[in-house]
Amino acid sequence: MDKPTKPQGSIKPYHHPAAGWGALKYVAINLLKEKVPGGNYKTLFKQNQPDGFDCPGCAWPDRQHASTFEFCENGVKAVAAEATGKRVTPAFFAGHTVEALMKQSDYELEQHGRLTDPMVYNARADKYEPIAWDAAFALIARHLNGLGDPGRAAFYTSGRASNEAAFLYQLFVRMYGTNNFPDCSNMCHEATSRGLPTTVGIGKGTVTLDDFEHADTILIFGQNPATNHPRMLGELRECAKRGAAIVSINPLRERGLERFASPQHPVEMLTMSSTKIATTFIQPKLGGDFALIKGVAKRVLELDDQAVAEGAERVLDAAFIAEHTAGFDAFAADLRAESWPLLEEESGVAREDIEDLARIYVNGKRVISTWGMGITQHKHSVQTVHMLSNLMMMRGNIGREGAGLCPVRGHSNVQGNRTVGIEEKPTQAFLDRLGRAFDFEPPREHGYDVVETIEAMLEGHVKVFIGLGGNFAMATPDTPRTWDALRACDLTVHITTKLNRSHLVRGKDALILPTLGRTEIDMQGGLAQGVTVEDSMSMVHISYGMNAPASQNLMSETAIVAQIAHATLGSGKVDWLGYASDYARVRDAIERSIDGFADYNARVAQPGGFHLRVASRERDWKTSTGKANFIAHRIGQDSPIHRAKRLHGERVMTLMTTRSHDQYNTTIYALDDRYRGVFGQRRVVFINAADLRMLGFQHGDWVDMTTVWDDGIERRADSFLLVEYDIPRGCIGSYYPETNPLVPLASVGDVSNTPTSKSIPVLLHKSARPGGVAAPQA
Ligand SMILES: Nc1nc2c(c(=O)[nH]1)N[C@H]1C(S)=C(S)[C@@H](COP(=O)(O)OP(=O)(O)OC[C@H]3O[C@@H](n4cnc5c(=O)[nH]c(N)nc54)[C@H](O)[C@@H]3O)O[C@H]1N2
Ligand SMILES: Nc1nc2c(c(=O)[nH]1)N[C@H]1C(S)=C(S)[C@@H](COP(=O)(O)OP(=O)(O)OC[C@H]3O[C@@H](n4cnc5c(=O)[nH]c(N)nc54)[C@H](O)[C@@H]3O)O[C@H]1N2
Ligand SMILES: [Mo]
Repeated sequence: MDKPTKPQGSIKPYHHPAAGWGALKYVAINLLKEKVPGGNYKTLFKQNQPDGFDCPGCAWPDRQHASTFEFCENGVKAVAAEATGKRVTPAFFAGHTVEALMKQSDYELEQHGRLTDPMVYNARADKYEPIAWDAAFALIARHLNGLGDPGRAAFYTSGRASNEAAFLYQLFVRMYGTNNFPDCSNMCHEATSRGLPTTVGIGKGTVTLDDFEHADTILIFGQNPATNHPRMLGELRECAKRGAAIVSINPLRERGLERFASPQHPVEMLTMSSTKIATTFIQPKLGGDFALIKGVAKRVLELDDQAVAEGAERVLDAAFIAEHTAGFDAFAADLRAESWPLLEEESGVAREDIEDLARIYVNGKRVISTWGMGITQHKHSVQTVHMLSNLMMMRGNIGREGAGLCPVRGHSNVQGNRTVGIEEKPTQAFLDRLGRAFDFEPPREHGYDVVETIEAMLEGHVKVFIGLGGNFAMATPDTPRTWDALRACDLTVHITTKLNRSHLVRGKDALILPTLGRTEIDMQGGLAQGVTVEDSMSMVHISYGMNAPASQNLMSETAIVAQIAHATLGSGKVDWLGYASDYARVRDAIERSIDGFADYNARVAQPGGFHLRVASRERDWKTSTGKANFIAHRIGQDSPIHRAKRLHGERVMTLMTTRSHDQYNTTIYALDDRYRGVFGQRRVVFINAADLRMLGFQHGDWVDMTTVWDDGIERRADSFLLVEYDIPRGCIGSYYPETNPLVPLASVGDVSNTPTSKSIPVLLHKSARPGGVAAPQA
């Protein structure tokens, strides 16, 4: 794990607008640090351009107006990290045992650069050694074919893989015989993907970028776009300039939502001016959104009752409710029965502020609600997604111009991966069609998600783990147990661009298979291949790499998957290598197997690609009732936080684990979190001043954290610096992945089975291993 932080950091509030000159300065710093070769600079200007590549950063869509210069600091970091001049060669591995590499921090591992050659673990030397590609594929085939039961292998996907690679991967795995598809989505927007189908029929957002041009009100729930989706700020800036109401619902007043200076607008940059983004900040306690949204819905109903009594215009969209929805009466009865004190208590928001938010909501004629991990990583996340749908349906804010649901996804193609079949719980209809298209009988039983995969590895059932990207050892909860699980495997395989801890926490046999990134030219059969991706707003487009590959000995993800399939299953039924030689053929296969892809190759060749139909956007409800469903839920008081407070009282803090400005998930680019004023360190805990006093600590003290859980296992993370912060009482925040040892494997969301990374009950203790610094300057 990471070494304790060296005492070089500082904490100081950030007073500048988000992005602006600060961001450009950091862009330059990153290019220098990564030693990006001169020729590769040009790629930065091709990011998200019609003839360039899709930014591997986030899943926010691109404006396809060729004149816009779409480019953001964190997109540059993602590209620079891939285009780095640094290399991890066989000579590097010859000089380092795995034991020695384990002592390096995640940041150091990342800094070594791009992997150049396939490597296999040699236990005698405790080192990775080069292996020929064919020998690597043969080793995988031998393990997979020796398992007997295909359910004893698990196939992870991180959301960067292209549609082509992901489609072949799921086809191969299903032909092999299992639906064991743990994926990053299980830890991310799963609550969205499971929640929305019940209410509106499909687990995707209903808006496109054009809707932002028409919206007059935008509610942003649990999201930090200045860091994680910086291009979204460009959209919000336009909305703000038009006078739209923008509300951030977040325990933190994220600096990036206060003011923004757009690098795309020279006047704003040169005059050092900026645009105010959010007009209102509501700060619920962690996990309080369910009660907050329910409170807003209750108030909307009260306002409608008043309007009816006064003979004024209705507040509810009664026509929409009558024509398009089911379940309204039961939902309304439940709202009327709900108690205000309980709503206030559970949301952490005063009744006046809930009423204020309701007023903003009903004043809006065209409302978009966006959300991120602040909504999806809790015990009651699926219920919260339902409640948000309910609220939007009350005023017909779904399926019309300028209004709708907008979950903002993480990885750049995580939504596309699901669309093309990375799904451990596939529908029977999907399997029927895939089976018909490829003349085989797919496995019908649901497979393992992330948490179930770890449990099955711990039980000794799953013995082979293959990862198409990602960093499973660090992204998952309960780190020591996850590591035991991976180490109990007979084989671990990682298809990957850069060294990370998952390569070191290995099975008995272990392979590292280095792959091309999206920014690199992918030549197959003498032709440069494009790959396709789907963004958060269901736009599918093609992406062409521009840079020379980081090494001559890399293979594309699509080719690696095809080769594994060929070695394991043979090519009697499917011409795997033929697919890998021409990705247009994979797209034809997708067209045959999945709805919405008619004319795939032709449509994706158009500038900007095409929009994949989302039925709910057209008010076509693919639900069991054929209508959009209102779902009533009581306020759950059964969460681990409630239980822990009953045991230990108010000393229990609810911990959220979140991203700093200088990381991409488990990849740590640098040690600053500029907008939150943290510099040179990551082991910090944000805490309210009153809680500091209540617990007898001071700003600058070092603490260790332990989880309150009931299975007798001690879960701890040591040596964190307390930082006084504007955060609600009882709530604290720290960074992921350092805090994953605190998340119990069994602490998951209802239905979603997502680790509750934003609500972990913890106790703070004076640190036995302080970082050794005097309190940093405030
Ligand atoms: N640069 C960069 N870009 C990224 C990523 C990255 O790591 N770095 N990661 C990508 C991925 S995979 C994803 S999923 C997205 C993640 O993007 P976000 O969804 O923004 O994820 P987090 O950084 O975890 O931040 C969650 C936000 O929710 C707030 N929050 C926490 N708990 C609650 C709560 O209970 N209620 C409310 N209302 N708010 C809460 C936090 O204060 C924080 O502002 O970004 C993607 N883009
Ligand atoms: N406590 C806590 N845990 C969390 C979260 C949290 O907020 N709190 N967030 C969760 C979320 S939202 C997510 S999405 C997951 C992320 O989980 P993952 O997707 O597993 O993790 P990443 O850190 O995004 O993976 C980074 C690695 O992917 C590899 N990589 C990068 N680019 C490519 C590529 O183009 N191809 C291939 N094959 N490999 C590539 C590199 O080796 C890099 O080290 O973590 C989850 N875990
Ligand atoms: Mo994510």
